[in-house]
Amino acid sequence: MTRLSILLATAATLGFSAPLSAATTYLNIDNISVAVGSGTGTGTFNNTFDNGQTIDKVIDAPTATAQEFHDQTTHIWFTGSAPNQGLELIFTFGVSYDITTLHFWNYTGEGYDVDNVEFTFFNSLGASIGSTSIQPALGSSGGITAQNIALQSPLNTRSVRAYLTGSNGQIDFQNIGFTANVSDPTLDPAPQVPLPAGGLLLLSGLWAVALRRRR
Ligand SMILES: [Ca+2]
Ligand SMILES: [Ca+2]
Repeated sequence: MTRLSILLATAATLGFSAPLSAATTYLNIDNISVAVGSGTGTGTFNNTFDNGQTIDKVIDAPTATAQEFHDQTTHIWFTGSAPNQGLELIFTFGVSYDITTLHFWNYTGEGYDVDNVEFTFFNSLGASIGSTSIQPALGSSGGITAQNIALQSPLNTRSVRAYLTGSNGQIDFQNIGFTANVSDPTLDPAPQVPLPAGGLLLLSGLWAVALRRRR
């Protein structure tokens, strides 16, 4: 084994290597963030944020197959002042992904459910790289499980804008998640993969050791 291969093997063992092949990942609160966008229409969030609840309720389902129940700890309810006044959500990823599937936990009745979602995809430079719209089905009654919808994003998607509307202005849903593959970093316009600070220190330390041994 060369010193370089030992270094790379060590880094890989410790989990700091860049992805060499696509890994399928469920994106939720554990690995992405979500915020209410400034493009949100005029309206009211009703009791969505009562008792210190945050917009993280959008991405708190632990798995793509998890059930959610219609309660204040995990659902979102926005009422637009008109049918075209929607809720804008910005999903930010730490690395780039190629999305394959949208998981959408909708409300169970037409009077409040989400009727349309416009998605816009952005790359690591913040440039728009594509868009599409979906019309989610009503949520399942009782425990709400996700509808799985094919949603193929452009390669190297770093953030996603979702604009949710209801035909009567009501926008109530439980959760949004994505299944995605880690993008090929060689195709990324800004391919830096952020390492945790400890990982950077460790890697620089390993290089220093290697260089010292070479002298
Ligand atoms: Ca939720
Ligand atoms: Ca509706």
